[in-house]
Amino acid sequence: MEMFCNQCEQAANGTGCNISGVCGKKPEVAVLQDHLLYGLKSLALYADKLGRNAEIDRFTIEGLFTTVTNVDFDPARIGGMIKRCYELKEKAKAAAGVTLSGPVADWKPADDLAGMTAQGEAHGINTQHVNEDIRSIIEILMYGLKGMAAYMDHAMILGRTDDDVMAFFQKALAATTDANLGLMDFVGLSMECGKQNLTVMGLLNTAHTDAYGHPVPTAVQLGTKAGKAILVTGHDLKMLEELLKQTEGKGINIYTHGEMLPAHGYPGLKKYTHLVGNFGGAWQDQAKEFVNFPGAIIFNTNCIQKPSDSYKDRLYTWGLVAWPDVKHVDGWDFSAVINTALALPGFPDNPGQEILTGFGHNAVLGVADKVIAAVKSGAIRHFFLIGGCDGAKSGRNYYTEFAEKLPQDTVILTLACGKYRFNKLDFGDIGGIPRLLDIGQCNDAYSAIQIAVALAGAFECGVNDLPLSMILSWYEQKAVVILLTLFHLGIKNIKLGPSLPAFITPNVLNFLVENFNVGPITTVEADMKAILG
Ligand code: FSO
Ligand code: SF4
Repeated sequence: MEMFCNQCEQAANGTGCNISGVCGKKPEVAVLQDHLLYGLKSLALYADKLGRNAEIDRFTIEGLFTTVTNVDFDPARIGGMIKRCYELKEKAKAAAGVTLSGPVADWKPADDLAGMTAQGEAHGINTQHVNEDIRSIIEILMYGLKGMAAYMDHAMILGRTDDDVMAFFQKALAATTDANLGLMDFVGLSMECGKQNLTVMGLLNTAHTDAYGHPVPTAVQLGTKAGKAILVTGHDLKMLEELLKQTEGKGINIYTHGEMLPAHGYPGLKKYTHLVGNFGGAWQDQAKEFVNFPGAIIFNTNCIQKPSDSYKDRLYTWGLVAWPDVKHVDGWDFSAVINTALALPGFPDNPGQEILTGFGHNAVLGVADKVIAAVKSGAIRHFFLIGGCDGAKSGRNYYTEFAEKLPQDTVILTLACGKYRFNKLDFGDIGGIPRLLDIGQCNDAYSAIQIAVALAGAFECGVNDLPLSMILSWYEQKAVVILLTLFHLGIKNIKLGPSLPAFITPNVLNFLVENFNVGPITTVEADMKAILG
């Protein structure tokens, strides 16, 4: 079976995965995901005409997030979503009272998985447009929509939505099927996607802080505490909260993993005394680390990898994450996970290092006077936002080395899982301001933007004129939409690595360089010298 996927930084040979995904995605899953995306476009043609419908909008978000890298590897679940997509399309068609014509509008999936898979082979990304530059921009837009859907999903779980954003999702999905649109139309839609994502990330930020308070600087234990144990990995705070409630008083300690680390900074979560620490590093180390976790493990979002037999029986997925043969928790009852943890040995007491998190915009701007004075006195020469995703490539050592080699009069702001490249190092402080400030998850990019905008206001300049450089690492489609948001805000001179996306053609890259001066990382020495002189 033919597959082609180039949506993430791991794309095989820097061009795309065509035999099997480097992420573990099998051809069957890849073509079913292509099929689901085609169905979502068909649904969008009618949803765009219908206007807001909560059920359809919710499904669109879940469908898009399902196709993000390292989320859903289960053919049966994706097949179920394709069927549901068709039912909703028929419902939207009837409710909108219009009948559109053409292959996308007429889409009807086969009844069985084998048929749906065969149909999916005709809907690969290379069929999106004959012109490779337009195809490249359509891919940017599609990955932007997928990334934005991930953030919207978290916001929706906390009861938030936005009509204008949802109208944009449907409009943009429908637009990708319109043969009359040209390159600049899709450039415009991609920039609009960046703008809409700023709204979504603001929505999510408010949802988090309304539910759990503003993060406060918090020391997180990397050692272990005696007792039964559950490890929570992914990004979803509401799922963690529910698990904390259901495990209270049961002798089970909860540990965060990967992107869940910043959860420790929220007053509404840190109040649970059995949220005891963080275990392990970034997502790509899960296989070797989970083997050593003597409790239950649960994923609430990406990035899941093929589980080894040594921990598969104590592994659970929740929400949109799925792996064939791994137990899935539907809804909010975590008793199966709890019972698994109770039957396992758990940890002895073994205190370890502590690291800091919880420097969201509220905490950083709370000491803005001190920060501004330190910049004015020359005690702080430059800020570096070293953030984004981690991954398996050896070239990612660049980020560790970059952080290590920075002069003592610089401050590092960080977010997302790329921080694990350096967050256990001791960077010291500048007049009481820690040199490493962990803003949070990739989901908290909004907070980083708020900090930059506030600093620009204080210094009466634009964000591009601040002594601030962005050294970003990308992996999957959430990083794509954050980049689109930064472009929408007019932020220039971003350094991006470890490699540029395979879906960007030379012409599209030229466009991005000319307009935003975005460039690939080179060597630590050269990049640092170019910034600091
Ligand atoms: Fe990382 Fe994975 Fe958070 Fe991504 S855990 S790579 S961009 O899902 O979302 O930073
Ligand atoms: Fe390859 Fe990434 Fe696509 Fe997986 S998501 S198949 S690793 S390009």
